[in-house]
Amino acid sequence: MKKYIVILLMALCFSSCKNTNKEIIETTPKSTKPEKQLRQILKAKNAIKIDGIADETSWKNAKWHPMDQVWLGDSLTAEDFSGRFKLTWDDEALYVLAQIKDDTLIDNIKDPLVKWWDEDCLEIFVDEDNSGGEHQYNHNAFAYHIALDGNVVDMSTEKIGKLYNSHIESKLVTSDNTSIWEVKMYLYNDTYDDNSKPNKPVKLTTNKKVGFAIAYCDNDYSTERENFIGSIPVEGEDKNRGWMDANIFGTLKLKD
Ligand SMILES: [Ca+2]
Ligand SMILES: [Ca+2]
Ligand SMILES: [Ca+2]
Ligand SMILES: [Ca+2]
Repeated sequence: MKKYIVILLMALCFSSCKNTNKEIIETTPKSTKPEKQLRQILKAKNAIKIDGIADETSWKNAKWHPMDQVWLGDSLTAEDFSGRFKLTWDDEALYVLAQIKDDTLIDNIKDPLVKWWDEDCLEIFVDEDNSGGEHQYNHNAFAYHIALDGNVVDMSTEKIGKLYNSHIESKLVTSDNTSIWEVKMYLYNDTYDDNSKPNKPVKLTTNKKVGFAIAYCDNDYSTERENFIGSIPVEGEDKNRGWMDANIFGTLKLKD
């Protein structure tokens, strides 16, 4: 009798352990990213013309979001830097309108692949499937640096800087100390291959979630950027993590 009870207990345990494992597998989400700064982004009703002029109705209807988190450098004055941005999307692309007030614009290094982060540039972080995770030398996510001359640079899988000008169309219009950056950005998923052509951008759909952050590298007078100002708080001592860690990004939800 005792023997049968032991066998019965073992059978019960085996079945319940199996179920527990199954549950764990089924409920483990693909994303390891902590959900934060979830923003609903409205779809553009008309075409966005990339001309640095925000006269489209979609821009008028979109909300401003602040770029006010100092990731690198000392605290800022309003004259030195202030920034804000709007977002919209359509089937083809994500659109960013950034308004940056910067007292001095610096573009001294002529080669776009040399120290591209140390001159004034707009940096847009995007994780097409909102997976989060490491992306330093892979395309799980991108960190596009848009230079004042429009060149777009990110780290490639070869561990060197590479131009990704076909991913982003942008126009910069500056008047006094205020620059308007109008940006059209195609989204590529993590199968993007630096050595194969062509890679196809992803078609965007309602309710899709996209990992996103934006920042500005501000240099006014030195050989290195003096400040790096982002759109999202980053915990811990080292706040300059967006270029390799997609877990710090916020989340956009695409809405009609
Ligand atoms: Ca426009
Ligand atoms: Ca400045
Ligand atoms: Ca990803
Ligand atoms: Ca500057």
